[in-house]
Amino acid sequence: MKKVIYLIGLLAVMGCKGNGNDSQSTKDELCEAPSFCADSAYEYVAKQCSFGPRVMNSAAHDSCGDYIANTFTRMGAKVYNQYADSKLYDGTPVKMRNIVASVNPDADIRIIISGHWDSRPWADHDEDETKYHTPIDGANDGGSSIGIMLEMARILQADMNEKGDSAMLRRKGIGVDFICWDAEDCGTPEFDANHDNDESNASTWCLGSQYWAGTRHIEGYTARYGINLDMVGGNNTVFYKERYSMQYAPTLVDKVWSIAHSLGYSNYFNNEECGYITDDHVQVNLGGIPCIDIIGADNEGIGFPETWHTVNDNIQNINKNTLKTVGQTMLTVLWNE
Ligand code: AHN
Ligand code: ZN
Repeated sequence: MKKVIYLIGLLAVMGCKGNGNDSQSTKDELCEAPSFCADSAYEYVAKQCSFGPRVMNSAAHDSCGDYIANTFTRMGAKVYNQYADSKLYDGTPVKMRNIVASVNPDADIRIIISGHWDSRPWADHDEDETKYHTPIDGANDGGSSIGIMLEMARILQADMNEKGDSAMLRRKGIGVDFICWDAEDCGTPEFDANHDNDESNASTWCLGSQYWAGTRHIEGYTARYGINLDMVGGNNTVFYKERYSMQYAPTLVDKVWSIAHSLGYSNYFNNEECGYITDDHVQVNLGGIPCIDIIGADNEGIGFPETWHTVNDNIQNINKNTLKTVGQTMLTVLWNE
């Protein structure tokens, strides 16, 4: 008898609460996540930009790193800092800081949501040659990912504080690790002779995640899977199924895309595949954790967003609808884990 009651109790607890709209059959199978606030995420992006370009070895970089770490801490996350030394493509020594913010740190099941927080030291893709050596704000390229992650952490804090069934993370025994990579965007600039040498070029990107793949923030750390976000706040954005993600974690790609489609975001999440993109998710995969990349492409041009590696990658070109699309999709993925 006790066993029966226990089973019924378990079913009730495992059930999906707050799945409001019975009439929409596509949504019926999904647990409804809390609403992601794009205004709030936008403010986090603007705040990062207000420090100036987040280029390694600069005061703006260091202050913004503190801001990111402190904001996650204020939201109740446990923050780990990984400081390391590395070298740019030309041998320049740089100080890096990966920031890992753990929500529900004691839970056994870990999910990584990541993105880079540094910004590119050069606008080497700008149409104006005289801007090639100007560091960029990286509102979209870097800032948007962290903006979404901070807003997710704000929502998860409320979830952790709620009692009983509504506390999704606690109820399911899931912990989320928001990993903010440093030194992603310092790959060989286009004005350098080595840029077209694919092999030597590839290793100059993603220095923070390269370091983490070898040395975790906690010894022996692993996760169920990871989702890396990159350029997730621009105009005219579309997300193609990236080739490394399809190679390492195809079921996760399909799951995320199908959730996005159920939420009505099929204009953003395109089922076609794009090419192989060197990004931080590759390092997570090489470290043995399946990880996909949600990386913005330009809906109107071909390839990366129009503002990519130009001085126009600033707060004026951040689109709240794109932030909402990705943020809401990420929350819904977690709520349906
Ligand atoms: C390369 O261009 C090799 N990778 C793109 C990764 C990236 C740069 N994401 C944002 N900025
Ligand atoms: Zn970039």
